[in-house]
Amino acid sequence: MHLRFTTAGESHGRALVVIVEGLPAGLPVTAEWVDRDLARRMQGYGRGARMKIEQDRIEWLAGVRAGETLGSPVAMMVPNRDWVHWEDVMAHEGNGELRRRRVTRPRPGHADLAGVLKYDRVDARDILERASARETAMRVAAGALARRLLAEFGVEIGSHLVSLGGIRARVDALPVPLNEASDRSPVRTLDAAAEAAMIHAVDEAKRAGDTLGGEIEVVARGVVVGLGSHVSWDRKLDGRLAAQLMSIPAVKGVEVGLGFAAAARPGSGVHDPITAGSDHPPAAGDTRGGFHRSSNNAGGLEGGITTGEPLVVRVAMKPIATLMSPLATVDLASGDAAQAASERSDVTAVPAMGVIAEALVAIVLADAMLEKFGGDSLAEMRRNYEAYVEALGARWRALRAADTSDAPA
Ligand code: EPS
Repeated sequence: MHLRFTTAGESHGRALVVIVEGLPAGLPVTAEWVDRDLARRMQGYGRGARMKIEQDRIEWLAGVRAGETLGSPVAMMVPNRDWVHWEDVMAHEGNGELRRRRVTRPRPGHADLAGVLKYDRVDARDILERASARETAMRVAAGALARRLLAEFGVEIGSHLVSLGGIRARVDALPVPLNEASDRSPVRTLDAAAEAAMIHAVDEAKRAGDTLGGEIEVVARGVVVGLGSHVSWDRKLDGRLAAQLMSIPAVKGVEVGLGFAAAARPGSGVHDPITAGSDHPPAAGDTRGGFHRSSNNAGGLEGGITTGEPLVVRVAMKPIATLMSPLATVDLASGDAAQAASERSDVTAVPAMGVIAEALVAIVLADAMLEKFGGDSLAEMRRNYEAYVEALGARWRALRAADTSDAPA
């Protein structure tokens, strides 16, 4: 792995932190750039009261000087504004309030029960504080730096919501840039008619004390052909994307391109015919090496390698496990049947999940870019990248020459 990150922080602890390792030196970064994505993650119809308390903004801790990365690990922190209400319960030392707010009724669908058993805890709060999706704020912060690196190479990543609570959006063509359109919708969908039905469904679920899941689609444009590799399982880019995306809390499925729908079609209805581009040889800077596709069912990946077509992944999220009309559980303190704990929570966080998924796609793509183009500095990475893209044009000519001179008898 060339771009690594790790987060720390409990949902109601003092702060969240992330350390990002592997960025080249000389990448221009601002807190404003990172905060923009943090703010996008806090949006979305169906979020709970917590999002009104927090104002996620990063503080630089290390790795950045005079607005540029140094090549050293970058550390960022987001203080939890809600901490002031939890200082006693979440105190690092002493146990004054600890037992008073003990959580003993594990929520079905949450990490509560398995976590308490595995980690030898008596209070499910010891589990739920870290299992909370609050932690994803720092993945988005890390992703914003990855996205900043990718922007230097013309990669643009956006997302939109494709279903919520079983209501599907109908979208013919995706606008570019995608987020300018999707961020205007309170549920981040491009289908205005579906949007109204989705908002209604969220209101109904809230009234019923229930929660809703859904799906989002992430699209990355401008990705150069040749990231990832077919040669070994752990270098295949689709596997690397799926691993990251499946690690988002409550995510239960990931599709690339046509995804599951491809399984029901014949090959002729799935694979994307190859055409030569209109420029012979390809124009300077053509990141697809002069070859085009008349469709993109593969979602920009073949054999675990990017094709140069837009990268398209869809991510499915189950409904949030905290129900205001709770399900049956067992009270850990008494062993008796009980109703699951119901803390303040969201009705749905699918729109926010799209922003998190964008961040993780950015991290995987930036990692693959660093793997292929290396470089201790941004300037070195750019030289390597430009040499590769230039060589793609030369390959186009060389392949054609080989075709006429070396054909077997
Ligand atoms: C969450 C419960 C809610 C969400 C939270 C995830 O928080 P609280 O328990 O403080 O009401 O708002 O999401 C975030 C705080 C966030 O930043 O996304 C949970 O239980 O997972």
